[in-house]
Amino acid sequence: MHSGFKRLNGILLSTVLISILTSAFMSVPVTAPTGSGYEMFGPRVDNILIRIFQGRDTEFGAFYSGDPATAIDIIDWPLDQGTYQKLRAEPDKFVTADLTSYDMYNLEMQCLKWPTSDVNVRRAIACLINKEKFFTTQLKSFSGVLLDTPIAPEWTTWFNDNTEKWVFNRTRAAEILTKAGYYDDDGDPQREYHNSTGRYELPPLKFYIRDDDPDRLAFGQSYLLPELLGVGLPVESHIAPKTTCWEAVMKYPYDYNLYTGGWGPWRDPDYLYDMYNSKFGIDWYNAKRDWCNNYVFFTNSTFDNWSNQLKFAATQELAEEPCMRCQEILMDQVPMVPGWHSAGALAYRKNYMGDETPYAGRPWTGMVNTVVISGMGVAGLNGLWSFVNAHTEGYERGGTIRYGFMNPADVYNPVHADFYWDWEVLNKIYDFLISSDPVDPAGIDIPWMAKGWSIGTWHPTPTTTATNITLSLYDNILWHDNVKFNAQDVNFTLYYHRAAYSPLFYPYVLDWDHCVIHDDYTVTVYYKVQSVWALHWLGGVPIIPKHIWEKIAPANSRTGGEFETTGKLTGSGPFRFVSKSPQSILLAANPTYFRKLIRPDYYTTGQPIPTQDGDVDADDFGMAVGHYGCKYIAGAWPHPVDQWADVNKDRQVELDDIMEIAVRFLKVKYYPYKSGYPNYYYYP
Ligand SMILES: [Ca+2]
Ligand SMILES: [Ca+2]
Ligand SMILES: [Ca+2]
Repeated sequence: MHSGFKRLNGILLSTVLISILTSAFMSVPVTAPTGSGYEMFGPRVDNILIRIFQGRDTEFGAFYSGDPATAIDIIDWPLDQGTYQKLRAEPDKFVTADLTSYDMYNLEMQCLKWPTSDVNVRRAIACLINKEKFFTTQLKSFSGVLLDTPIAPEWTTWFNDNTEKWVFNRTRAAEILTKAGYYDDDGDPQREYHNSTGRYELPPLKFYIRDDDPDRLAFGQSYLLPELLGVGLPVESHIAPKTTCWEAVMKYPYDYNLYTGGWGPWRDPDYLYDMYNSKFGIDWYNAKRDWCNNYVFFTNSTFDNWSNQLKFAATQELAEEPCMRCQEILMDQVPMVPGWHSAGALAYRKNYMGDETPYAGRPWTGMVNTVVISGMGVAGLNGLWSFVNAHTEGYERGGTIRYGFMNPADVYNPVHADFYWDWEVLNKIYDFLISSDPVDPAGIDIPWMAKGWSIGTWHPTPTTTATNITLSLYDNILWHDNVKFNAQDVNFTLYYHRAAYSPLFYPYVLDWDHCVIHDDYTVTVYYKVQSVWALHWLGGVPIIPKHIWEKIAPANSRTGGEFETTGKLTGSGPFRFVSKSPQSILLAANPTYFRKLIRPDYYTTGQPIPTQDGDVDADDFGMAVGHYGCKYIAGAWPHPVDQWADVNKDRQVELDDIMEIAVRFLKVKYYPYKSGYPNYYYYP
């Protein structure tokens, strides 16, 4: 029953009865709503303090030592085998969990710049990587799985096991080079090139090797570089930090030959199109545009055709053969040599590492080992769900989680950020329409900013069929500046990422056609093409606020974005940007997050506490009013009901609790509450 007047009259009554009734009630534990071991609401911590270290080993050293000056609770990077063994030996201090991430570390070869423009040179180099030795010696058969193609071998639906494997073979490398005209004719150890027009000295291969990750450093410096020199290829090596490498490798004129790349993680195999279709390479080069995905400039019309069929497949079944063909062509033409994907384990500190009372030393709970990613998420313990769910045992909310980064974030811009650490900041500030159950191996899509969707088709022309997706959006989402999110922001986001040539999201929005906005919270998104992947394109784009970005010309959006001009980042996500320095980045829980922790249905007159009757009503309201001002002090509440009347779990019964009840009071759209929580904290 939801009879307003009757319940309103009840408020006065219940406030009088409170002090009499509460002392008789015992607290009954309530199970938090979960998907499969995670909650769809939060955040529970007050802050994320990101600590930036110089490289992986420095970070892991700080994580292991626990020095208060550099203490971190959770790390950003898969463990090396040595650290893993040390952590496993101290189970009272560390918690580890297995990781499988469909990402890729590879050797990238620029296909426009001689001599790597010659497929023979690329094939010879592909024979010079001793992957087996790298796997056993560097990865210690633990922290990675070797790749034969860009698709992980465990990803059995999509992996093609019948491509050229490029087994380590110095003799074959030398033969390929000699046969193609690259041989030494003057007795110095280096090869010269010969063809019908003459004899040419080889320019040194410009080889950029990332020094921040010991595995990538070893891959380039210890395993490949000596082999290149040994086979008689001149090399100009640049062992350098990521920003130096990016300047050379990912910006026009893309003046490099070789680079130790890293990509992913991915959820769907259509990234083969996003990365190697010529649309994202040579077209960008000709336009002198920086930051293209296909910066190896693989340009192959047969590949383009198969990757189109992969990207624009109406069903997963129809995508399978194209995916196999794409891998076959890539491994024949070798614009890059796949190395390994992340595996092994990640870890967090068992107990809270900060010195803040009352959290210091208490065990962390709520960490989620993400298996299925969505949006700009990552797999493993440091997936977004951990930061939203984590809290210390005995305290539903509060505290600061300290997150170690082995590199700084560089680009504070949701349109142009392209890299791991950038998104490990931004994915907590900006939010996504659709998420996925992080632990269900079936990879179930779940509601996030969109509470529901339906996928259909339409006819852009009389002879073509394309995908459309109708979304119904939550109407209780605020941007961080308190402006209400609505369907216009969805339409604007799709337009803007395309107009601004967002390096990361351009492939997701390139084939967007238009939106029809039915009302503030219902929108149909029309694509030019039909694709089984379209829902994840839409769900994977970070939604940006129209009222901020419409003032910024898309062409200026990299250097003149919101942060670059104002120092702010207005998202709608679970955390707000506070500040950054060279050593740290501070994010704070978003107090108006639409999925923040509240449990407003907790009391029914005459029943034990808590009693969730599925409704936020006068009983709940009256009890919060009646206990206004009660606080949790020295480990205790004045009355047993106080912990429930504290709806937002900040350990005091105050105006915010009253307001959380008031805005939901008898609102039919939130019925039924489940275990006291709003129904949108669940999915069916
Ligand atoms: Ca020579
Ligand atoms: Ca109730
Ligand atoms: Ca409260």
